[in-house]
Amino acid sequence: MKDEWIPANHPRADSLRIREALTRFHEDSIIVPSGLIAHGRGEAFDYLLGEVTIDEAKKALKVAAAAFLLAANPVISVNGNFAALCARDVVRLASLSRASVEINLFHRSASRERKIAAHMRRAGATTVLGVGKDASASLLETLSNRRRVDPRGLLKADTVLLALEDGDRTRALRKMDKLVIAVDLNPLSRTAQEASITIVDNVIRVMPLLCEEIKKLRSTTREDLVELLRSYDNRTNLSKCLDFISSRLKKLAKTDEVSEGSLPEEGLARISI
Ligand code: PTJ
Repeated sequence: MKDEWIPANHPRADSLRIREALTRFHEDSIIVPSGLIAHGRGEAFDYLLGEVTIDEAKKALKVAAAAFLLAANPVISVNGNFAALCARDVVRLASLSRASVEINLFHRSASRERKIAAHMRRAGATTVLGVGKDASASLLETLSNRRRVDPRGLLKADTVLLALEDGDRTRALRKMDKLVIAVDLNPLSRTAQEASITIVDNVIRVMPLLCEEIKKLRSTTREDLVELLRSYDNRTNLSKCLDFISSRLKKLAKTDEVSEGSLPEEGLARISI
């Protein structure tokens, strides 16, 4: 194993192992160089949150689960980083919610699409949309090859889950009247700001929680699920995330108690290293 050099008692061992795994995914071209940069950006925001799922994220997660249960055509949009970090949980969520899985890349190439699709199949996916000529439809107002989507998936989707996504495509999906659930550690990113429901949390922590929440809400009536969505305001939730970060930093600055959390072991075990 390439990460044998990481001492088990290193305070950031989990984080170092994830980096090593992502480096290997980069060597296999599943992740692009800017995907590694995106990961670093995410790590910085995760520090600010204390590397835990905050109450605002739990609230958004519950509303996202309700949206999945109400959806007629849910789609999980998978890019290189999402596939590398969460392939097995994407497959689990797809099966729990009868969602399609579509590869949708910012840095699109036929060979990357095939590699990511193969990675998803190894994780248990039976059908992977959006590969090669299957992505024959277009998203409105999105540039060149970044606009291509599968007519069976993202084009006809009413609800889309995405993570580590670019703001333009999030906006294009919203303009096409889709309910967009975004997982993004940065509450200020354009994707976080444009989405219908933003879960400000690490996608590694979010995916197992989202699966559990869907299971919990399964017996809830349609009316109650609709009410959950109706009473949710993404702008308010994002403001509360910023409030959380700012209060946490103020508290840490006063007490000098800079604590470092860690990613849960079980989340880590899910990454197909
Ligand atoms: O695989 P491709 O070709 O589709 O490319 C994907 C990348 C990630 C390169 C592309 O979408 C990109 O450049 O993303 P950005 O614009 O860097 O946005 C990534 C966002 O995800 C940032 O706001 C990060 O803070 C956030 N982020 C990073 N890691 C995580 C995360 N959010 C949730 N969980 C994470 N683990």
